[in-house]
Amino acid sequence: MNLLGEYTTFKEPQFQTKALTECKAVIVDDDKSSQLVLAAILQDIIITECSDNSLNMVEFCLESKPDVVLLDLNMPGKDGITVCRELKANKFTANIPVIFITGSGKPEDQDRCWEAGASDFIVKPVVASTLQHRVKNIVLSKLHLDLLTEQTFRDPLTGLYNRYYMNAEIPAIFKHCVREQVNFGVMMIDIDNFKSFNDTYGHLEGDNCLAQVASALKNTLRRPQDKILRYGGEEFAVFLPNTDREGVGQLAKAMCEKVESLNIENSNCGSGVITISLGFVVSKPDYQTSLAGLVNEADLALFEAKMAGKNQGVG
Ligand code: GH3
Ligand code: MG
Ligand code: MG
Ligand code: MG
Repeated sequence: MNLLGEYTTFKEPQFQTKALTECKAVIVDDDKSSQLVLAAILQDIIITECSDNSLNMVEFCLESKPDVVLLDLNMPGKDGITVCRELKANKFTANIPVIFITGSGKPEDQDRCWEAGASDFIVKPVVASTLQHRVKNIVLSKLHLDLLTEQTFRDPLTGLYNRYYMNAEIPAIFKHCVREQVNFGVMMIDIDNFKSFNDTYGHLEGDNCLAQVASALKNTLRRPQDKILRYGGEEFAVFLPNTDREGVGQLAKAMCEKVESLNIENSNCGSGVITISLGFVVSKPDYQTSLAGLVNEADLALFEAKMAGKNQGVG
């Protein structure tokens, strides 16, 4: 038990997500003996996986989720430069560092590797300790960067995405709906009478309640493309691409019911338990539609839900 007693949502800050030995290096080389040499050098410090097929490396990495790619320069099918460019162009593989390992010592080859997005370049024959240390340093840097990214975009109390995430990611999802001419739903959610909950039960219970409500709301969403985030204090925003009015309305109802069924006592309001109010808007956006305008409309609907007596969705 820590200074905060029973309060369990607080987590010690972590500066590394996993140990180096739990990380994975993918070795891509058309020459089996090169693969074996590199894997043998690295086997004590990191998990290794070899591939001699450079053709579908983006798909391979999406599946295998390596923390570093060791890439040969000259391979039949697709050369290392093309593979590296493709990895860097894909948003889900761009953060995997690529180390080129090649027999070519030509300066122009090295230039091409850096331009393609390489993190490092090692000329064969490799020195075992140099390879191990470079891999170790690069993977540790990646882990720190992954952690920083995670901490930048997540709210630590609820584990939900935050406003930075909203600004960075939601506009692209919205634009995709505009291009595809499909619906886009926005919900704004606010916990009812939360100030008095804090006043009665204390801020630690308030935090606990926020985390429980956030988790209940998140669990109501079924599709990975639906995004929920903590918009501010006790307010949440939900973005629902390709969802019709009926679907958003049903979800709104389910969310209100789910939070009420948590049965978190709040003696200050009529229902006796914590509830939420929710405003939503569903639009088939075009190039004139503004995302901020939709958020504002959902916020106005939320205000109406409050005015209409709370514990309900209005849209
Ligand atoms: P309404 O039903 O109209 O929404 O009333 P309300 O009391 O919920 O609204 P108000 O905006 O007045 O109060 C929001 C409260 O949320 C005030 C603030 O102290 C509390 N709050 C915001 N962020 C946090 C947090 O991280 N932890 C805790 N415990 N409380 C928070
Ligand atoms: Mg080769
Ligand atoms: Mg509020
Ligand atoms: Mg409130």
